[in-house]
Amino acid sequence: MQLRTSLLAAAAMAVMSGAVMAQDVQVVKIGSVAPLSGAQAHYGKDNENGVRMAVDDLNKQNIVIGGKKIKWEMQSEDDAADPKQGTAAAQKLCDAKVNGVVGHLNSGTTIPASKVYNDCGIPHVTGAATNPDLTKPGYKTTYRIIANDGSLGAGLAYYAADALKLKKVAVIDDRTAYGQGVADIFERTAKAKGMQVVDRQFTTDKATDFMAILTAIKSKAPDAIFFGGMDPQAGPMLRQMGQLGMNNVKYFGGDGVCTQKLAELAAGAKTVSNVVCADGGVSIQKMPGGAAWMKRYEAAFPKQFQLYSPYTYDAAMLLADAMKRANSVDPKVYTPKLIESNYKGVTSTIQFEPNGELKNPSITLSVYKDGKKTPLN
Ligand code: ABU
Repeated sequence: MQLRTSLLAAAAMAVMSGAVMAQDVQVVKIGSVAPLSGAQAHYGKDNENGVRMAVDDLNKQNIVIGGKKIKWEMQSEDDAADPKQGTAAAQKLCDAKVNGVVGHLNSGTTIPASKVYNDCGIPHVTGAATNPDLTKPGYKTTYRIIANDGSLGAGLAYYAADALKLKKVAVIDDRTAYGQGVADIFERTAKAKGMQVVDRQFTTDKATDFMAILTAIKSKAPDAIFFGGMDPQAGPMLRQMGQLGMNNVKYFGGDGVCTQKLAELAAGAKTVSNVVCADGGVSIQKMPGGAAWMKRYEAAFPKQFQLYSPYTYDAAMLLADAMKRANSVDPKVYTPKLIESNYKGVTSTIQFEPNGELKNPSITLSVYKDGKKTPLN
């Protein structure tokens, strides 16, 4: 009889401790926003993969915050690279009360979305949007962990003038916040370096036919074209430059053109070997732990790597790090910890300027050798 009572008591204890354990698990949702549809979906999928990988890694760490075991989840939203859909996605994540957001990818979506996040008090970290205007409002909820277009556009102009000794450049942009902004910075710096800007042309982030603007530029005989825009335009543009016999014209672009997919989108055009592009960090090979990280990424998401996933991985990890240091997953409590970050990520040791910009950003220039992106530095 006594044995039966003890067994019953032990069973009751087990049920009770199970109930306590279940109560002690807290779900933390990390929002991920990027274009998952349309011509830029390959960048967006890569960004989402980085967040998913971080969430999977966090779940393996059995993290306890505020006395509760954390179950990490990703809520992924598609903003289609469209500013209106960007603010709608941001509002959806606010309404879902996610604990933090990684995104967005495009400056044109991230800048208006940053106000939405500020208004609802949820921090967001972008590892891709590079327009310097993003941090100008001084929102305490906005962070960038990549170099901005001030570094990218100017760095390329310096390289064109100082290393390649180019004299005449033409500039094209896609009229987006990113494309226009980085092209303006390149143009301003090129002029300051004594280069002649012989033409400025515009297109859109939907266009694929550039024959008219390239023909106009060809008549001005530039040494190089700078394109402010993304690879769905840069690829066909390079192909059409080949068709117009512009085979000796260098082609500069910021991180938006600096993808693995560029050569494929140019359909094997020889002009790809004229590309010099800049992205806002060190190359994967030089990132602390970059090679090992890339091996794991490739195993999880074969052939999907483009550009920003190491940054979106770090962005998610950075949010988790701030929550751990605050011992709270409440955005009101942990957001002030973000500005104090000193996080050793895959991409770099992440610290912030008071406005949420990355401290000591690097840029890497790359060319394409046999169609493969190859860092110069
Ligand atoms: N940084 C280039 C692509 C994203 C953007 O800033 O629009």
